[in-house]
Amino acid sequence: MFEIDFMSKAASELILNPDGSIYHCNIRPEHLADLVITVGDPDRVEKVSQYFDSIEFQTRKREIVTHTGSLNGKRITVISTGMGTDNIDIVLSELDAVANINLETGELNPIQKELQFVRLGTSGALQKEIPVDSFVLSSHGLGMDGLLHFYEDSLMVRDLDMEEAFYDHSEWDDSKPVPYVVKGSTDLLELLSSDQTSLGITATACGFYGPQGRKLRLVPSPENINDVLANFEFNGHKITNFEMETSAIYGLSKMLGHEALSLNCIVANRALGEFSKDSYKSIDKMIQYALEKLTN
Ligand code: R1P
Repeated sequence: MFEIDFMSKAASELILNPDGSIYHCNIRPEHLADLVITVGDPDRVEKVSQYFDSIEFQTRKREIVTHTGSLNGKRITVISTGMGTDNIDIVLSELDAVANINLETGELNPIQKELQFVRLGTSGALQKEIPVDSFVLSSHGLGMDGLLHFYEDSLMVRDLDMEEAFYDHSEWDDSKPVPYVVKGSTDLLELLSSDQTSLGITATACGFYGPQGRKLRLVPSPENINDVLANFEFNGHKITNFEMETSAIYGLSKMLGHEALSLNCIVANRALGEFSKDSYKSIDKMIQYALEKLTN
C-alpha cells in the first residue's frame, strides 16, 4: 500500500506553484516580511499599503491579496485572509512554511524565524459600553470554530482554566466544537494599547449568522449566544466582541512560535442593535493608528 511520508513533504502536502511560490498565498520567501498585517477584506490590503513609503511586491490569488513594502524603515507584509478560520489555517500555515521550511527540499530551515502577526479586522461589540467606531484589542481569542482541535499541540497553547470556566458558564452543547481559548502576544498588546483602545476577550465564530446569534429566517442555536458570551467573566476578563478569525490566528501562531495580536474596529454593537454610520472612515483611522504604533 502507498504510504505518504509526511516528513519528506510530498508534492501533495507542501504544494508549490510553477514559479516556486507556495500554493494559495502565491509568495516565495523573499516576498515575506517578519511583520505581517492580516486583514479579512482583500480590498483592505491597499487601504493599508497606501500608507507605505514604498511597495516592493504585490500578488493575488483567490481572496488572498499580498503587498510587501516599507514604512519608516520597517518592512511589512499586508495580506488578506478572506473570512473565517478555515482561511486562517491556509494563510498562517503557508506563511510559516515560507518563513521556516526550505520550499525546495521540504526540510526545516536551520534557524526558525519568528513572525509577528497583527490582524486589523472588523467586529461586533457584545457589551453595551463598547461604542461603534471604537477599537478593541483582543487579550484572548475564544474559538467556537473547532479548528485548533485538529492539531496535536493545541493543548500546549490553550488556557484550559478559562476554557473550563466558559464551558461551565455556557452549559455548552456537546454537539458543537468545544470552545478553546488562546492568549494574544503581551508584547504586541503593550505596543498597540493606548487610551484609544479597549481590551477584552474576542469570541471567534465559524459563521456570521447562526453562529453569531443572528436570526434572519433560521433560528440560531443557542438563540441567546450573545447574552451567554456577554455575561461571562473570568479573572476580570470579559468577552467584548465577536468576529471570525482571531482564535485561529492566536492558536496557530502560538503553536508555530510566532507572536500575534488582533485589533478590531467595532462596526456594530450587537447589544444595542447599532451599525457604524461610516465604518470605512473608522477602519482607516484604525489602520493609521496601528501603522503609527508599529513603525515608530
Ligand atoms: C464578516 O463580515 C467578516 O468581517 C470581520 C469578520 O471577522 C469576518 O471576516 O472581519 P474582517 O473585516 O477582517 O473580514
